[in-house]
Amino acid sequence: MATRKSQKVSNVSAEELKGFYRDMLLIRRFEEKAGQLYGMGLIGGFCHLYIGQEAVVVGLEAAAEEGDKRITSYRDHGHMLACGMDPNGVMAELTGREGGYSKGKGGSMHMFSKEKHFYGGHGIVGAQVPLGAGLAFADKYLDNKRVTFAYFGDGAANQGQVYETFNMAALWKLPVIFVIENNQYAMGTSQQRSTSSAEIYERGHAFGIPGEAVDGMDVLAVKAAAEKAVAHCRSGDGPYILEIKTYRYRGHSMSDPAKYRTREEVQKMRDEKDAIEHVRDLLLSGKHATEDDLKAIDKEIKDIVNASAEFAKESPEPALSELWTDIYADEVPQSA
Ligand SMILES: Cc1ncc(C[n+]2csc(CCOP(=O)(O)OP(=O)(O)O)c2C)c(N)n1
Ligand SMILES: [Mg+2]
Repeated sequence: MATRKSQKVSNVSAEELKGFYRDMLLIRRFEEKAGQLYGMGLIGGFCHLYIGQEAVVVGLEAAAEEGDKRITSYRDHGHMLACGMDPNGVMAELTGREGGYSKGKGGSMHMFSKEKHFYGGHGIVGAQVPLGAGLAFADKYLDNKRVTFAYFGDGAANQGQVYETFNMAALWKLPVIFVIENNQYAMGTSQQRSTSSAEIYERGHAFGIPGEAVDGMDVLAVKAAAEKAVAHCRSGDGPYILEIKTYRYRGHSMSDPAKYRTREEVQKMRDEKDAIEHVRDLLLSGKHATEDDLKAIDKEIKDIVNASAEFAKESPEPALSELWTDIYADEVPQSA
C-alpha cells in the first residue's frame, strides 16, 4: 500500500502471516457472499456485516488457546469463522436452514458452538458484557486458567451494565478481556456525537483495570496487544481492556441507508488503511509470498465460500416439529 509504510514482521513467521491473510480474506469473502444472498432474498431478518473489521478478531484469536471463550454482539460472523466454526453451518443458519448451527431457528444473531467455545451472537446491545464476565467467573471458580474474550462496540461502551461489569470483574479479578471494537459508529451515530471521551480504553482506570488503544487495521498490532492482555488475565491479574480502533465499510445492517457519512470517508479508509491489503503488502514486499501463492489462497477461499452458499441453499427448511425442540419446557403436550 502506497500510503502506509510496511512494518517489521519479526514477531510472526511467514506462515503465520499467510494464515492471517487467509483468515481475514475468508471473513471478507464470506460476508460479501452473505450480502449477496441477502440481496437475493435468501437471508431474512437482520444481517450485520463485519467487512473492514477483520483484523480485530483474527489478531485476537492469534493469542487464544484451546478452551478460551468468546462472546460478542450481533455483528458476529467474523468471530465464528475466526474461532474455527464451519462456514457451511454459519451460512446455512443465515438462510434459516436445517444445516445451520441453530438448526435454522436462530439466524444471524443467534448462533453458538460449545465445541469452539463460542457463546453468541447477542442482539441486545451490551448484553454480552456481563455474560462474558459470567463465563470468566466460571473459569476462575474452576481454576482452569482459561480466558474469555468479551467483544462489544463503541456504542455499547456507553451502557451502564458495562461499568457494573467492570466493577465486579476487577473486584473478583476475573480472567476477561473486554475487547471494545471501536468502529466509530453506533448505527448512524458517530463516536463524536455520542461519547464524551475519545479514549474509551481509559474508562477502566476508575476500577483499576489496565487498558490500551490498538490500531485495529493492523493485525500484527492487534496480535501483540492481545498477547499482552492474555498473559495478564491468564496469570490471575484480573481483567484487561483493549480498545481496538477499527472501521466498518458497510452499513450498520443491510437496511442502513448510510446517510451519516460520506462515500469519500469510507473510500479513504479502504484505500489507506485496509487490513487485508496491508498484510498482502507485507507478504509481497518481504518476499514471504509470491503473487501466485496469494492467488492460490484467494482461490481456496472462493471455493470454501461458494461451497458454503451452495450448502446453505440446498439444506432444507427446518421441519415444523422443530418448533417444539430446543425450548425451555421439557415437554409440550400435543394439544398445546
Ligand atoms: C439495549 C439496546 N438498545 C438499542 C438497540 C438498537 N441498536 C442495535 S445496534 C446499536 C448500535 C450499537 O453500536 P456499537 O456498540 O458501536 O456496535 P456496532 O454496531 O458498531 O458493531 C443499537 C443502538 C439494541 N439492540 N439494544
Ligand atoms: Mg460501533
